[in-house]
Amino acid sequence: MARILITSAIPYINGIKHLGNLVGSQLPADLFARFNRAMGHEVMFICATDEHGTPAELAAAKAGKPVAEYCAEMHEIQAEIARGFRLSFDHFGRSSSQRNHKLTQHFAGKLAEAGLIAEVSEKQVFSIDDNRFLPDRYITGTCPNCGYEAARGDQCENCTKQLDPTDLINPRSSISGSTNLEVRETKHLYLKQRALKDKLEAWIDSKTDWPILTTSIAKKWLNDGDGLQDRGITRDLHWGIPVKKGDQPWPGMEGKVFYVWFDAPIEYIAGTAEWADANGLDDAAWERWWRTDKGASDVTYYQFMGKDNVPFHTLSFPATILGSGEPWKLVDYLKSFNYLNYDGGQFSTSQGRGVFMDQALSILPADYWRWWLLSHAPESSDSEFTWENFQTSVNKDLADVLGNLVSRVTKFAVSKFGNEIPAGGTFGPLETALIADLGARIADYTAYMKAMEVRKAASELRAIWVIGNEYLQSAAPWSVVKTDPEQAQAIIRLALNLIRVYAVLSSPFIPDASAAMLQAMGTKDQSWPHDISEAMRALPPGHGFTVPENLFRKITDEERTDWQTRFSGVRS
Ligand code: B3M
Ligand code: ZN
Repeated sequence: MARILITSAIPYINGIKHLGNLVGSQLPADLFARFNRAMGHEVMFICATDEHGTPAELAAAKAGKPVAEYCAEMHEIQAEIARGFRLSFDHFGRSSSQRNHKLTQHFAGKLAEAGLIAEVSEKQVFSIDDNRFLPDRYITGTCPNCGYEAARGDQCENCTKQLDPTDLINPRSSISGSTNLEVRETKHLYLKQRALKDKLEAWIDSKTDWPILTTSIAKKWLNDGDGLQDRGITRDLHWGIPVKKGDQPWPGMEGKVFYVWFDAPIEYIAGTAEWADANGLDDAAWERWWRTDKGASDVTYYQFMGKDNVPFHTLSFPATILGSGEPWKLVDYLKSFNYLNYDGGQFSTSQGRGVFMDQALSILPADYWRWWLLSHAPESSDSEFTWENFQTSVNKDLADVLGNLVSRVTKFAVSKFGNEIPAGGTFGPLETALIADLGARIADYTAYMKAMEVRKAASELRAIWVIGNEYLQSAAPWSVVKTDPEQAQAIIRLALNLIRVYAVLSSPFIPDASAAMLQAMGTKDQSWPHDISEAMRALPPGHGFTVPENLFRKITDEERTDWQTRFSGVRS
């Protein structure tokens, strides 16, 4: 039994995430967590909400709520939706937790002790009417290069020129529109990442089994242009983790907070501590996942995220960990994803374009979405959600292939032989061939799952469902029963066992349907079919079963066009 630590990138707090966000981190992480539990491994699966930073403050202001209250409410909403999608986190934490405050301050203190923090005075734009410093991208003005009037302080969207806010002509606050701005001197902490470059490079070079997408992004940031930059880890904001050196005050940094990207990944660790707290366990219980001096040296740690988050996880967060000089666990394998597009364009949170997690669940249950999203995961390239494709996959894979097999077999069995697994006949050549074929395919499927090859695993699973249907087609128990009822009993005995095996194999993808299938088969036996011949005899003659409710319904053409129109515009 191995020990597997899994974290998903933690979703930002300022709104409900869309399906592109879901498939890029939380959902494949859940697939992997469920698979590893099914393998009998000890799994710790952590996610959280990412709650600090300017966007959270602004979203709270827009909602007319204090930011702490806003975050608490949004956390509950995201947690509820995560349950709706059956995301099986061991804990869904909050980056604003006291655990994260303490750990973030702890890391900053250790980095300072190691001489890796510089205090830098810099000039920044302060908005007098907003009573706050403005991050570069919250300043708007006319581009000195092309004359575009809505250029942002960090970059002109029109001509792509990188800008400093002080370059802008007629600068104004994007928050209030106020032009009452001045440049003020302020002090910030910088993490000296350059000093860690060699260590980081050696560590990344040692990860020879990482996906190209992950290492190419890491290498690019490590070596491009001026190479790795020292990074500001504090901000002049009200909401966030107060800057402290461990539990000591940090002279000159009063009233400032850590930068959201400094504390967010530390929440992976803090979230595990929150898990221990929530379960009445001591510190040793979470430290054995994270401290290699306290039991974590036999843990394998996997991270899941979209490609835009890779630099923070291959450079910044490892810099924090390595720089601390303490024996914290570093990631062993980083699985990153490309983008999912939506119906000829992009999903966009700011523009409300696409299908959002709550909307998805309001029209169909989780399994339908889980299946489509995972079987079309944007692994080797970006992929696209279209309603036509969604309808086809659901109707074919789930309704015609899997759902239909379960309903045909159980209904026929009950009508001919009653509610118990029939005892007659023996397995013949067709059954032997099916079992051999299944054995080979299950081995491939298991290997893909282990390797986090999500799409390949999904297509292998689909193939496993298909060969069951093909077997039934050729074995044809509905005709055989007329001439050789004993043989028909053997076919049905095998087919009912196949349903249990399908339930077990499918459970990481479609956990609700899988639970319904197991329940109908009257069993709690979820053991993985490592030995397929044995697995096909797990439910013995005389074992009771029932006909489950229809597992999957088809999506009609009217629904498809209706949804297509409903979700074509901008979310209000
Ligand atoms: N919250 C990015 C996002 O929501 C960010 C991930 C943090 S992982 C530590 O897209
Ligand atoms: Zn410009």
